[in-house]
Amino acid sequence: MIGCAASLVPGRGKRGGPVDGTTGGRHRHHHCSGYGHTTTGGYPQTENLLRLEQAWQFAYGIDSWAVGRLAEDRKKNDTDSSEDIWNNPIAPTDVEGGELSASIKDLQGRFNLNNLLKEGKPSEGDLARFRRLLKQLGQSPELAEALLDWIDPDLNVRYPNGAEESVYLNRQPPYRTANRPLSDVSELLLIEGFSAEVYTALQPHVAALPDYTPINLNSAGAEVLMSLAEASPGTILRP
Ligand SMILES: [Ca+2]
Ligand SMILES: [Ca+2]
Repeated sequence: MIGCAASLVPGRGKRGGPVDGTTGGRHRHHHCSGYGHTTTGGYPQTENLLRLEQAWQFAYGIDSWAVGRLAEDRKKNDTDSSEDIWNNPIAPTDVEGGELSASIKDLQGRFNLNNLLKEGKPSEGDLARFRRLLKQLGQSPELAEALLDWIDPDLNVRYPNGAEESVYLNRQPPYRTANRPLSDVSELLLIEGFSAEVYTALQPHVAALPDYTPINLNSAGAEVLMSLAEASPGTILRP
């Protein structure tokens, strides 16, 4: 499954706000999001709306670009690797409001956090992989249980390191456990133990895909490859 990330850097002589756009879905899913803001101008609400509209237009444009690249690639082969044409990013380009760049990533080169639950049951193999990935990234492997509790449909706390509603209802403001798969990686920030530091370390290596997905060895990074099985550091080298 493919995802697209884009950024609009404000400035370059024109006013503008940041834009992040993502799109996923070579085979099944298509998702796009964007936002914009400004701190200048006498009519901030109107201007914010204009910026938001502009952000969406950029996001849609990037979406179309990504779909076109993937359609073109599909005519050439049925596999995904860094050699494919979709791996060529949009070089930084001046647009109204700033400078736009975009690239397409194979999200199956990342660990799918929703794999912790397979057909409604904990996937022990994926739990072990996620614990190894956390360890590989210098984080506590125990965080895996809190994530599993967040996405599993029950309210039973996994001991010793799980967390269900008793934890989140005591927060200010209180909120409930999702009890469903993550819809976005940023949802991690709601989960017990997943601090901003943990999130920053994990984010480049994980995805939140709706279906159970295997890792694409052609595009996985060294950290993800090393999490696949118990191995001594250095036994798996980047291509
Ligand atoms: Ca749960
Ligand atoms: Ca649970």
